[in-house]
Amino acid sequence: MERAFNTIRSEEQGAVRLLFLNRPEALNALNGEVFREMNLYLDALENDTGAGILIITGEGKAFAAGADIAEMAEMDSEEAFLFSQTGQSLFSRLETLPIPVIAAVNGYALGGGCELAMACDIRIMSRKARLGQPEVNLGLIPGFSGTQRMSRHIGLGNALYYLFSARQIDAEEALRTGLVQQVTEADELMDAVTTLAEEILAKGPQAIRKMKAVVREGLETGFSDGSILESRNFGSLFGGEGTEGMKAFLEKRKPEWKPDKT
Ligand code: DAK
Repeated sequence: MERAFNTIRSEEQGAVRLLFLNRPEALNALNGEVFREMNLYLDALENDTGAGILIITGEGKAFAAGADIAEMAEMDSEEAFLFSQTGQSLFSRLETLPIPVIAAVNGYALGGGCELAMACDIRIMSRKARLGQPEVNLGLIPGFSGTQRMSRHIGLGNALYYLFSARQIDAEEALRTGLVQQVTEADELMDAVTTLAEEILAKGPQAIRKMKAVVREGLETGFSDGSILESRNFGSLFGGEGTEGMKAFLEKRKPEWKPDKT
């Protein structure tokens, strides 16, 4: 997995994969090169059988302060449409990645940065960080599916409140509205995220992967189809990982999970 990138960097800790946005001089603003390199990173990650969880965070004082305004200012309508599509498909890849993805929101996550965090499965934020969608300040609307994801995370009224006003969302509001799942002191963020990652990694790996797929696909297909999907995936764990987990409980021992290669 180790390779040289200009705008991102990666680390490995056991089955944990860490992806750092790495343009601190521009507060990790998302440009075409960041998207290209993140896609290359995900190409490799999809073939990385040792990966169990992905953590995304930012170098320096920002998670990502948005799409790169300097780059966008030069775009015409067609180029902006394509940029939007590139960002949307990259962020969707995080949702279809078989392993869980956690955003460790270390600082500003504005505009495209907030959209990236919202595409992750779980968000943990530093008390110092701020989220928000300030696009209307620039006469824009979000372009990486933020208009769609925000209302799914925090409901229509909350989403329109923040999207219309461009107000920044502090840790207390983010937690209250459900935009993030946990808040930590700034210097405790990575420990908290790693602790959660290790907890998840101790569970049945196939159950975790199936859980992500069923929950996410169910949101797209609706309750009935999602419930059928749930039954199929529930059933598929019997005779394998689920049976081992239940036997281990009854035999008062730790389950022996097989490495998941799916
Ligand atoms: N793009 C480019 N550079 C940025 C940037 C950004 N989003 N945010 C910050 N920077 C750069 C600054 O220009 C500055 O560069 P130098 O002047 O040092 O060269 C450096 O990062 C440090 O920033 P500041 O000096 O401003 O730092 P402060 O701590 O004073 O302020 C801040 C931090 C986050 C409050 C401030 O930087 C800020 O307001 N940044 C802009 C935040 C923002 O408006 N974000 C939303 C961007 S718009 C679409 C596709 C996508 C989108 C929309 C449509 N389609 C294709 C349709 C998405 C749009 C966005 O994300």
